[in-house]
Amino acid sequence: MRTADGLAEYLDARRADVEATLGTLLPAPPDAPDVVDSAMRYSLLAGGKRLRPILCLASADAVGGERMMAMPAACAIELIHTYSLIHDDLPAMDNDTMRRGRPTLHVVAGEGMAILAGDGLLTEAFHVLAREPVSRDPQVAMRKLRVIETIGRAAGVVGMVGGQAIDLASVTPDSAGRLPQLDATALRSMHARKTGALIRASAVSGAIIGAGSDDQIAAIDRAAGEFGLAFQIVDDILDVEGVAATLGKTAGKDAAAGKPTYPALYGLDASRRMAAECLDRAAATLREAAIDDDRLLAIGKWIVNRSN
Ligand code: GRG
Repeated sequence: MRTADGLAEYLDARRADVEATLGTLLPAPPDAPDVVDSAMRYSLLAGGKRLRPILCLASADAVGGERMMAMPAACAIELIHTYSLIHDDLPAMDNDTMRRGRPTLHVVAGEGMAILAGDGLLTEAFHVLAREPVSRDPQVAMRKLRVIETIGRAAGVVGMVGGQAIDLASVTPDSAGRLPQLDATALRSMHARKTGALIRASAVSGAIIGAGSDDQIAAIDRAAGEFGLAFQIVDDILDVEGVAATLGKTAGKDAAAGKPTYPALYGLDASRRMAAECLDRAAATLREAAIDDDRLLAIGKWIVNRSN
């Protein structure tokens, strides 16, 4: 069994691998115009926690795969995640002025450039996925296609964009000035799409490119679904508790906007209990699939709790 010992060292090492690779995957000037290149890098290289790429690499490790083969997928997901944050922060969406501890991109570069930087990051992510890892092995080509399909589905209307659309609609009054109400089931579905889908795709992509078996991939998918749900519940708790430093964004906004949140629906204590139950289910799922890897579970817990 691989244990969770040395988790902090593992996280630091994987984060350093990701940081060293991220910037190299984007086209550089003069191929990319300076103005959009610097906007993309402002947000991308602003020191996010890199939860999703680390999860992707850890999943490749958990199925005994070659970790560096998963690096392009890990970084492509971070490009997509960064695009989503840039667009989410725009005045037309969440209208936030702080992200990753610094002013949001539209504040420093203007709305138009922020939209284009997001578009650029999303598009370059699929450029990376199609290009790398470079291999003549038809098995690798098949796995790359499966990863493109997985990430495309998670980032698109079935996943993140769809979840964001439901979220936006939930705070947009109809012609009679009424807000659509999300019940607990609808709330869960919105979060499964908006934040859960990309977290799941991160873990699944690592398992696919790491040549995991279908059973291993399915178990990792289910466990990551639990990580994603717990992540969102904790996000809502942090928003209520006003922990802006941990969130890296303005706290208290969701509650102020009247957005449905877990603490609003269930209360803080029950929300904390629900997050813990998600982690218990993830552990059981990995155990049942004989993915005897405490590290993957420890990384799931780290993702949920955002702590080192
Ligand atoms: C604009 C299509 C589109 C989608 C936006 C992800 C998202 C959908 C919106 C972000 C809103 C938000 C703050 C959701 C809560 C969970 C979340 C994604 C937090 C930020 O992720 P972290 O904690 O951030 O991984 P860092 O900066 O560490 O990468």
